[in-house]
Amino acid sequence: MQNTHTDFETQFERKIDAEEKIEPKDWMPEAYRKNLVRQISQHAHSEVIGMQPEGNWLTRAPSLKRKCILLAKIQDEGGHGLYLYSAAETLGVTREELVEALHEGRAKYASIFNYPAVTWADIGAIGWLVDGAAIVNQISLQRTSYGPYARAMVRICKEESFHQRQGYEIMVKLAEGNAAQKAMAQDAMERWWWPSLMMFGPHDAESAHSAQSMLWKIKRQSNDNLRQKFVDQTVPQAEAIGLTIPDKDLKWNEARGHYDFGDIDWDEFNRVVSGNGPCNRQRLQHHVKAHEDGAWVRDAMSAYAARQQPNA
Ligand code: BYC
Repeated sequence: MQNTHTDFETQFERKIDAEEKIEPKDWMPEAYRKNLVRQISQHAHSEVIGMQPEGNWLTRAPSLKRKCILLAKIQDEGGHGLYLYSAAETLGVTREELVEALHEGRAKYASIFNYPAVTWADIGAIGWLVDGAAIVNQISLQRTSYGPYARAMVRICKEESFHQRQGYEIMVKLAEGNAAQKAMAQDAMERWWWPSLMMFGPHDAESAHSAQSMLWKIKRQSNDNLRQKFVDQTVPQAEAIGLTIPDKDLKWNEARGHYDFGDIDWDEFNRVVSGNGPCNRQRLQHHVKAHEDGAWVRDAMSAYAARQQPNA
């Protein structure tokens, strides 16, 4: 007897309820597949576009050791992009289609990477705050319902926690340094704090995809819960190195057992997400150029693969 559509749907729901992973060959609702392609590909684009602000400091890292560490970190980000593109490809899309959507502005990437890295302290702030925010989100995504995405997250989280520590260590050293170094660290903290909070996306009530993504267990925690977690873990880290978080409303709330914090500038968030942040055009143009410059490598690989086919 053949399975009906309803049987497939029941099996899918049973797996989701039982915390079993959905795998590429399993039946899944078309909207689940599309939502995953959207989120995973945007996650991949973020990893790859995120290489640019840090890449800007490779030739100016203050020592050979710092340069080696930064180079390794940026290569890790490229690797994260590749695991994630591969996870998206298991859902029946091609890498070409995904990159085209990015270039045509149909796919987003994290707003944070549209801000410039103007001093060395920004490299510390990116590792500490941006990777720190990314891990809080990605730890919860290790339990996402789609198997290939969940498994990619496990490895990415291990690498990301090293990234966060290297960023914090840069900030520790600057904060212990002379007055100019400490001021540089404070300035970076002031510029990266609010954009880092924006990484978690709109408030839950404004989040277009959250309700459905939580039901399907693609997302395991809400945007606001994750943002609160990040604030709660980061405030003591800033205090420990004598940096001030630029938020006059930031205050421990004994009753809630969490920090209260000020309002996010959602106009700025919307501006950056819709393509009008400080570096949006530059980031995309750079990606398009790198992609065009790499066309000969892809052509050579395709020609080689074609020659390996029997009867070619
Ligand atoms: N920036 O309904 P919502 C890294 C969009 S990189 C831009 O809440 P969702 C690193 C959202 O896409 C790691 N767009 O969406 C690399 C949606 O638009 P569409 C980055 C944003 O998906 C190098 C609309 O707003 N991490 O660690 O349920 C160096 C409505 O939002 C943003 C990830 O990518 C934003 N901040 O939840 C250093 C995590 N926020 O698609 C470090 C994976 C929202 O309808 N992604 N939008 O056009 C996620 O966890 C979720 O997609 C989000 C948003 C929590 C970001």
